[in-house]
Parts: sequence; C-alpha cells; structure tokens
Amino acid sequence: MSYEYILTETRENVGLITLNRPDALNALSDGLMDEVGQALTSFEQDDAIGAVVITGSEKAFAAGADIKGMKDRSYMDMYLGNFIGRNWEQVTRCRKPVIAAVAGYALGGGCELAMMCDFILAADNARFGQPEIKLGIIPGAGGTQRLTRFVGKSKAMEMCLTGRMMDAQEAERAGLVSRIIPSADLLEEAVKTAGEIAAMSRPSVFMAKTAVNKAYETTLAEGVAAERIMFQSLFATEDQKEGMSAFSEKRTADFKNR
Ligand code: DAK
Repeated sequence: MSYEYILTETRENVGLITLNRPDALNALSDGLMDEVGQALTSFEQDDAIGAVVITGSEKAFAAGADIKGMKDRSYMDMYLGNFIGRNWEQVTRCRKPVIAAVAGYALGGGCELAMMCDFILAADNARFGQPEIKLGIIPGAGGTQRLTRFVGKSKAMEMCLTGRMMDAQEAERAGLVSRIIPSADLLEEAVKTAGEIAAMSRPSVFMAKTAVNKAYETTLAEGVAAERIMFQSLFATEDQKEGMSAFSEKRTADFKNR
C-alpha cells in the first residue's frame, strides 16, 4: 500500500513507519495520522511482524499537530467533528510493541505521539516539548497526563506552562526516554531492538506489555495480581517449555508463538 504522508517498510520481523512531511517538520495532519493508523493496523494483522518502529527525520520526529490546519477551526469544528481526535489513539491500541525512534524535534502532538508508544529511543539531538501554551492552547493528546507520569509534576508543569524544551540528556535523566543513541545509528539500533523483541515468544511479549501498562491503570495490589495470573498462564505455552529447555541445553530458543 502506498501512502502520501508516511513511508512504510518491513525489515524482517519489524514494521517501520517513517513520518514523511519534510516541508512541515512532519506536522501531524489528520491525513498523516489516518495513515499512521492504517499502517499500524496492517502491521498488527501481519503475523510475520512482531514489533513496530515509528520514526521521523533527522531534524524532526514531529513538530506537533498541524497548526495551519487547526488555526481557523471553531469550537464546534473541534468538538462535533472530533477534529484530530478520531485517529490519535490507534498507537495505544496496538498489541504489538511500538517503539518511537526520535531524532530532532518531538513537540506538542509529536511528543504526545512518542509518549503513546511503548518506549522512546532518542537520538542525541532529540528535543522534547509541549509548547502549546505559546499558541494559546494546552496539550490535547494526553501530554499533561503522560508527561506527568513520565517525569513527575514539577518538570511536567514547568514544560506545559512555559513551553520549555528538554534535550535528550535531560529526557533520559527524567525517565522520558529509555536510551540515547548517536543520531547516525538511531534507526538501525531501533530496528535491531524491535527485531530482538519480535524474536521473543509473542504471547510473552503481549503479556509483558499488558502487565507493564497495568502499572499506570491500577493499584499496586491489582497490578501484581494481574501479573501473577499472566505469569502462571504462560506455563500453558509451548514457548515456555522451549525457552527453559533451550536455556538448559545452552542453545538459542526457537519460539513458535504457541
Ligand atoms: N504545524 C504546521 N507547520 C509547521 C509546524 C506545525 N506544528 N511546525 C513547523 N512547521 C512548518 C513551518 O511553518 C515551516 O513551514 P514554511 O514556513 O517553510 O512553509 C516549516 O515547517 C519549517 O519550520 P521552521 O521554519 O519554523 O523551522 P525552524 O527550524 O526555524 O523551527 C521549530 C523549528 C520546531 C522550533 C518551529 O517550527 C516550531 O516552533 N514549530 C511549532 C511547534 C509547536 O508549536 N508545536 C505544537 C503544535 S500544537 C489532539 C492531538 C494533538 C494535539 C492536540 C489535540 N487531539 C487528539 C484532540 C496537538 C497539538 C499541537 O501539537
């Protein structure tokens, strides 16, 4: 399938989505987000794909939602039309892990999109921010909520109230990104990491993702209880037998996703 605003590609067991509006620093128009949703759905349905990477360009992951597309909208356009609402949560519905590989600007909706992914790998030139306050609005795709959970109230509040950007080092210290990678190696490292995940037993991957996400949605006791049930259920899989046999026999496990 060919798209107008993104590029897609398959690298062995990894699906790669590259945001591709270079003239607008990958500003996230409705059309672009529709295409991201379609691409995610198609990778989700492809059994050969075990994980997905979303990336942008070296200058910008995405500089936010498309300001020029939003500028003249009325309240009723936004509210009744669910403008830039209908297609934004697709990434959070994906069962397969989605990694954000962020170089350059990840601002506003770009930062929010990265935070919707399962984790963020950052190039050393990455810059994260929620500058909506400078436009007379506030974050609208989860920025005030997810950023606060990642970096805590003080830093999130300062960023949302001033629009100040964080560089990659600060983002790593604050827990927003999992690792910093030299810019030139970012995509290769992200695809390699996604490939490693895709080679694991898929039921374990799905359950690990579900269990970690529970930490955001439940009490500690409920999260631990849910984890226990998932842990026990994995002993019903052939892959658990294979994984533990492979360890005992000093060989690499050959998971069948069964
Ligand atoms: N929208 C549209 N065009 C953009 C853009 C954006 N967000 N960001 C950059 N561009 C365009 C510029 O207008 C320029 O186009 P031309 O003028 O050449 O036609 C081109 O990209 C290059 O940008 P600059 O010339 O500005 O490049 P610089 O290197 O000088 O500056 C910059 C880079 C990233 C610092 C600057 O472009 C900038 O400040 N951009 C805006 C950043 C921003 O304010 N982002 C937040 C946007 S509001 C929701 C979902 C999402 C959202 C809300 C609700 N729901 C689901 C309900 C999100 C809202 C937002 O993200």
